[in-house]
Amino acid sequence: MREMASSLEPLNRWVDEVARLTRPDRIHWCDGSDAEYDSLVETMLGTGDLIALNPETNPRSYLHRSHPSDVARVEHLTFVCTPKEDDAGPNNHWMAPADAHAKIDALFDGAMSGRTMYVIPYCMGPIDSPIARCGVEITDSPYVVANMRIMTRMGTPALKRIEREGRFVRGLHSTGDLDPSRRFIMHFPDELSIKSIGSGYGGNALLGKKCHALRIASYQARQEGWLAEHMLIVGVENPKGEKHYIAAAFPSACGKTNLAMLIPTEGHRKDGWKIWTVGDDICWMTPGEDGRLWAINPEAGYFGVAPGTGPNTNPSALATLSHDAIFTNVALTADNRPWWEGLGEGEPVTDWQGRPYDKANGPAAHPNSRFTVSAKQCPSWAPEAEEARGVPLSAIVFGGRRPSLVPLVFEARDWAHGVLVGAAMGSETTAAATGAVGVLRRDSMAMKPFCGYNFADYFAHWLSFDQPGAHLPKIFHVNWFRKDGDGAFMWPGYGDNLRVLEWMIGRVEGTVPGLETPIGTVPAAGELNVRDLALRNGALSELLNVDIEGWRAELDHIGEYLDSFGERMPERLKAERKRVGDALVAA
Ligand code: GTP
Ligand code: SPV
Ligand code: MN
Repeated sequence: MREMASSLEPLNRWVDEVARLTRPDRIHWCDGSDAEYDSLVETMLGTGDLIALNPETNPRSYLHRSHPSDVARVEHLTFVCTPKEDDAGPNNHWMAPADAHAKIDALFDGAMSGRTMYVIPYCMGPIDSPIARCGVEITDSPYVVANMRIMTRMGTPALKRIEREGRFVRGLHSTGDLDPSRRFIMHFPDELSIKSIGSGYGGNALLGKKCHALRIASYQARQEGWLAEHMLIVGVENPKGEKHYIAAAFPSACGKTNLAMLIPTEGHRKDGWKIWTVGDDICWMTPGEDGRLWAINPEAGYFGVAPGTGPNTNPSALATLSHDAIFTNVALTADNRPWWEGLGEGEPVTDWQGRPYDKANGPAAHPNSRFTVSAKQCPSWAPEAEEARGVPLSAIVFGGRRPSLVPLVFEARDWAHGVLVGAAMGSETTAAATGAVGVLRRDSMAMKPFCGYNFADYFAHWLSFDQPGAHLPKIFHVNWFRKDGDGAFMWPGYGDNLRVLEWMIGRVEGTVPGLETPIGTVPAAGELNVRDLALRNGALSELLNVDIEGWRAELDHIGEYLDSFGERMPERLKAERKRVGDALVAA
């Protein structure tokens, strides 16, 4: 069956081609309407793809249980298929484009027979923003359609923009048979196309998100002079009513959503501090005519980590989730409410796989269980998120899970040093990707799984923003995850992280001198606002201490890491590493 829904011939031809290959029973062009969403939900309630939650406590909210082997991103099955292997770099898995197409097209052959093929036009970013980019995802998963409706500007307005511009990213997705041996996520940045099969999980299947807005977009951004980053964007309003926008890159499941929705401590609240959430996962940044970096959140919703989201950690997220949310792989209470570890109330009776809860089977909710919800439902949602030109950045923050060595906060001395700090980022792995959890690895700019090209070229691209006339944000590094001898977190984190943001803003405004060290500037004694903060004796000085011996070893590791990229690594970055290394030797 064929339905012509577009005035753009290349789009119609592509949809036709895909239909010939995948042989769906029906084709549905998504308009993004409420009626369409409601009817998809109805269908999925019928097939069991969705389970209705308690309508009194969670109106219009649903649970989806994925296949137990399909719960996270699969980095070993994710490929960047540039014509030359070196252009993908050692940070990516690579396959020659022709081989990749042949391999994955064979899996798409007939993959949609018996199914409906959905054509989803979407826009990443405010629909009238010159910075926004469009794509079309074709999928056979109604769950993907429902999630794309929450996560992107999806439907008729996006299709109109695509018809006008004629240019769009092509994303083809099928859940296939969910057999991990027939699962691949392939990117063809030169062709502006993505092919993904065998997984229904967010990062693998909602192609607007990591595949388009990070892997393809980062590749385009390099060619066009902007940056596509794995960053939250938060607006911090001080008691004078001035707003500073901060973008922060932390690896997957390392605190972006939480920092973006931070609830100020009582002291801060009384003083008049406010937090505005612009984005929680992806940031596109472009230099403006004023030399500043302007940022948009290309997404319209949050696909957030459920475990750890509780009334004391992220009440804003809980409020956001009080209606119209989709939960994936969480547990259920006896009265059919969603439940996860850290929620702080209720008891699980059914685990994420639908079995009666038994703690012998592990956590009730999958450690990477997630929620999907519209950004506008967040109590701290920033109306500026709809601004076509974005918001100007005062600071960029890097950070990761570092149980030792790395101080609570330090500031890079300039842009080039900041690029080194981002490139050198390390973090313990989390449940957001399959594989071992808690293993320290380099995750440059939190983009290891998401940069669509060679990291050496990416670092050079970052360095290239340092130009006469540029008013670049200050760059900081934070670590909320230092542990003491008993394995407990030394820093309370969450709302108390505003204490660190306050110090950064003081640095940006030039009102706080700081203390210079070989690795950067840390808060001098008395500079960090610790009013009403109960820390273990000596914890603060330990959190802010720069361990010279430890950092010498760290700089050696960073040097080995940079060298592993060979000739392409920019000399400027190596020189920056040497400068910091020398300062540590002299210290
Ligand atoms: P992705 O969506 O995977 O990119 O992750 P994210 O960076 O948005 O991570 P998120 O904010 O969802 O946090 C992941 C986990 O880290 C949750 O279990 C949080 O409760 C926990 N977490 C977040 N912020 C802090 C913090 O300041 N301190 C501590 N100890 N844990 C935190
Ligand atoms: C991440 O893993 O960084 C996420 C979730 O934000 S996913 O969209 O699945 O990649
Ligand atoms: Mn992410």
